[in-house]
Amino acid sequence: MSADVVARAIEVLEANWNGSHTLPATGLYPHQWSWDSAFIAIGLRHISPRRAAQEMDALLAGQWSDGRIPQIIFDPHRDNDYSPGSRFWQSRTITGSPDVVDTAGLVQPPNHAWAVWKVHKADPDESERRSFLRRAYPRLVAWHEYLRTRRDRGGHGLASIVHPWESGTDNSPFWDEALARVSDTPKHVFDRPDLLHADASERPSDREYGRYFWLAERYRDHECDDTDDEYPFLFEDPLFNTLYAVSELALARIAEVIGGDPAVHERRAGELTDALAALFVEGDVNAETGVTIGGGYYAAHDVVSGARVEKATINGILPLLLPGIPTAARLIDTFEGPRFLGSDALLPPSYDATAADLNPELYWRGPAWFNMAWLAATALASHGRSSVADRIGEELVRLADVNNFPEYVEPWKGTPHGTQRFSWTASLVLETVRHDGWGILT
Ligand code: 2M8
Repeated sequence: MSADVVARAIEVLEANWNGSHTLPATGLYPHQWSWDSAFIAIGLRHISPRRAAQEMDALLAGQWSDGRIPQIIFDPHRDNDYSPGSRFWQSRTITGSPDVVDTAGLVQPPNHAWAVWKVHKADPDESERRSFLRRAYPRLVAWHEYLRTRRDRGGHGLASIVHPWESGTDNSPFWDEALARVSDTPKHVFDRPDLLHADASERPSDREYGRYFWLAERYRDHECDDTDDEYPFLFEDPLFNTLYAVSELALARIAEVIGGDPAVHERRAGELTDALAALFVEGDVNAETGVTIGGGYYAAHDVVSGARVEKATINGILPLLLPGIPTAARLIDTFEGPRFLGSDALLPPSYDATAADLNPELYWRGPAWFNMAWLAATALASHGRSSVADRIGEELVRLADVNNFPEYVEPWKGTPHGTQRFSWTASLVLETVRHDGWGILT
């Protein structure tokens, strides 16, 4: 690790800071993204707890009256630079949206309470002076209530996503079969400003974009109200629900500090952990020898077709973040085996290294992402695999440093892809270098 990697990571975050929040990347992603801001705040807390709190405050200011925290809060000055933008969503015409900012109607994975707790821990006195937890807590509770009530579309006690963009892992192989049922011809004539900043071979195709827009249009035209009975894309994703449960554990800690009831949140985390059991896929059995290979992983559940999508993705390993997960040993087995780290990857691939359709350079269909590497290291350390976690941490910092903080890398060669000077890569470098052990709620 070169000595001034910390200085360079700070410089990326300074350059991407726009006065109230941090852009994921100034060219490709010119607005405020929901789960990015949480990952960014987690690293930013080491250089400025106050700015990290501001990052979360800015995001929470975009909350809808039904509790949802939107996927994107748009910067009106950059409206032509990203698609779909505020002119597509027209959020202020939809009941319950905030009237001070334009937002998307979709959401992203709920890592926010977790980030708020970590920001508080960086400087509890400063947090207390600004009533940071007291202000954030009711909003975070409303967000989780939205997920519990409006998004349990399958009735299994898990939150459903309604669009691949809500997973954060947009073109993961998880969604392929369900997306094939969706029209690729939206009414909206869309452009692709993203292709000015990243190679087309590293971004979703136009056909995939057609389907993304068609789904977003359908959701928007139904007032984003989650009551469309014929809506064609609903998924229970293991990572989304894992982050939801970790955030419930964080809410329990927050409740303790502000004099609330931690038990209600601990119970909820337990319920989510229990409900995830329905997604677990036992290790594959070799047909000839009858021997189990790999310890198992979590699938995604296609709520519309009723099918479990049994593909080993990094999303399906990360329930390992949950302290009470009963499958920990088997997840570690899979993760350290040939599908992920045991493939001699420098950082864990986002998709099964043994899969025929793995693409190590294409967005979420194989490349290694820095947020996933950080989540995996945190999860492994919490289950006693600290030396593996430390190895991942060292590679995370090294590959970010030599590649100018890329969005993602080819897992075996370590070559950069997507955009560079990417904020969550920089912030998670800071977190990895500065943290005091890999503790989940520290
Ligand atoms: C990517 O997603 C956006 C849509 O939200 C896109 O491809 O245009 C994903 O990697 C997502 O996880 C991330 O939050 C976003 C901004 O960094 O970019």
